[in-house]
Amino acid sequence: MARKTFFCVDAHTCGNPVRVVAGGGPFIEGKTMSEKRQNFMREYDWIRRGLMFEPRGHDMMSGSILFPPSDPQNDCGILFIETSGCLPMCGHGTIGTVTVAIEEGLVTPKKPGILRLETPAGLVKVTYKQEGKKVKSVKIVNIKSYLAKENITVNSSDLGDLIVDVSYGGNFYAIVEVQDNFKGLEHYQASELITWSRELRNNLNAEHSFVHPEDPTINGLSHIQWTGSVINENSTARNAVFYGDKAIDRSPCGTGTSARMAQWYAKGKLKMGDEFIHESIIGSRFIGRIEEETELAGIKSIIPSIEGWAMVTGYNNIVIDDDDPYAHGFQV
Ligand code: PYC
Repeated sequence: MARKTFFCVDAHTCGNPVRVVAGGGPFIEGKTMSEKRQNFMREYDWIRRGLMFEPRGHDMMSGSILFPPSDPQNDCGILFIETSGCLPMCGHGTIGTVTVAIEEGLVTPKKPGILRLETPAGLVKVTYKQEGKKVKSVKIVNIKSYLAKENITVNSSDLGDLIVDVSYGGNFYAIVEVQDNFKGLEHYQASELITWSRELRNNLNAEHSFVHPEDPTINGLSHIQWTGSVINENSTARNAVFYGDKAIDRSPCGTGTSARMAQWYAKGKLKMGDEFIHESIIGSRFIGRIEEETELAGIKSIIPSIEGWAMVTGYNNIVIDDDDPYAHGFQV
């Protein structure tokens, strides 16, 4: 019998779960986090499945595993694990992981209040504010983000034809704005958004190709971002981001917010210095900003930042036992 135990610190970022594997994670070959991600997906995906899916996790479960940095001037490497797979970058995951890592002493920052994190999508610089032992807020300066495709028509069997933009903020997002065939996320049930998202994602991936211009291991459209009216009048925008097979992000989604800011920037609706307050399906908020105007392989891009908060919810020694028929999780 083989029994493996993982010590996890559970948290949530603005409502969305983050399970940080603090002990029991594997040693993975690879010079960069991108190489480690490929290796993990080939050799250790059972760990992700076991920790994310039922009966140990649930449809929205998301988390991370920490690694020593490959460049000694950085503080650590992060691998994102989720029901959807291993994302190149995850914003709510980074905010939660930083909160856990600092509050629980898993990482000793080289400079107080600052962390340099190696993610599969690239280097992410983080600043955080602490009061006593508690981390009160985390600001991520994300990777280069850009509008990838504009005005694509995609068919939904329930809604009809929809016009969407696809934007990259660490993952590729199809952004569905309010239009004739879509009244805004507040007019529908979450279960309807989930059903429609699966079909849209399949159709978009079947008809188009989405590949990062500098890293072909980042490819495929993984998320659908539904938009709608804000709840708080001082918010800029609201979203409901679909991921995995059944999940709607409870946070405003860090990479989704980055993608939306890149889309607005490309369309002249957001400029350097503007604050972009993004609301989630439950009304929790991230503050976004454009930190830098730049280019990525000749494409006009931005470096966005996202600021949010997270709370630790528990300590969890999770066992994956080979004798368990559901050792590697299931989905219904
Ligand atoms: O915050 O970037 C994010 C994210 C991706 C999927 C769920 N959350």
